[in-house]
Amino acid sequence: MRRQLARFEPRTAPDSHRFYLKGETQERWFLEKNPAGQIPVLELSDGTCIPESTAILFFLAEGTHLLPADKVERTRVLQWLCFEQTNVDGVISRARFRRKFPGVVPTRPEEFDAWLRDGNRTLRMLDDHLRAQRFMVGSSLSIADLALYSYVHRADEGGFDLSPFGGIRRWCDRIEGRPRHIAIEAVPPDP
Ligand SMILES: N[C@@H](CCC(=O)N[C@@H](CS)C(=O)NCC(=O)O)C(=O)O
Repeated sequence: MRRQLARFEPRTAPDSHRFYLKGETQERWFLEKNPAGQIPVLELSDGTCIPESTAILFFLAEGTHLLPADKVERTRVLQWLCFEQTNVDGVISRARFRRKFPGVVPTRPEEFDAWLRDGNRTLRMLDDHLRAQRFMVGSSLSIADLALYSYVHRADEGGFDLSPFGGIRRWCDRIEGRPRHIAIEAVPPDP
């Protein structure tokens, strides 16, 4: 899902980068790229592998407007990237995955209860924040927005109701209204 986001601003993903998003993550060749056996992994032309979506976004955004130069703003971006990994990844994203692909991993109903409770708390916090400002950090788009948008805008597929969260919905509209926005379904061809 993050591939489309990294390419949201195409200049951040030069053609010399190669993305691994599909494949058998437990096979030896893949585990050599990421011992955690997870996608995404970004492999550079010299063979350097960067797993973890947050690290990939950080790498691609370096030197662009998606990562502010100001020390405090940059730290705020990092703060929201950490927030995403703690409160969205493994909560909203997991609820979505388990509902969308119920045959892959058996899930007990109480697991959904916990994800819905924790995920709704996350959505409330984000909504409060986004009612007060246009983007996650300052007044312009950053990788904090990209990281959070990816699963939040599809939270309904995890059983969440986004209708009470006007701040989040308007923020999604702002992101989707940008001229270079690539919808999640419109997977661009590999470079
Ligand atoms: N914290 C990691 C999470 C990555 C993750 O959960 N990847 C999932 C797909 S979205 C995966 O590879 N699952 C396969 C597996 O765990 O075997 C990130 O943000 O990149």
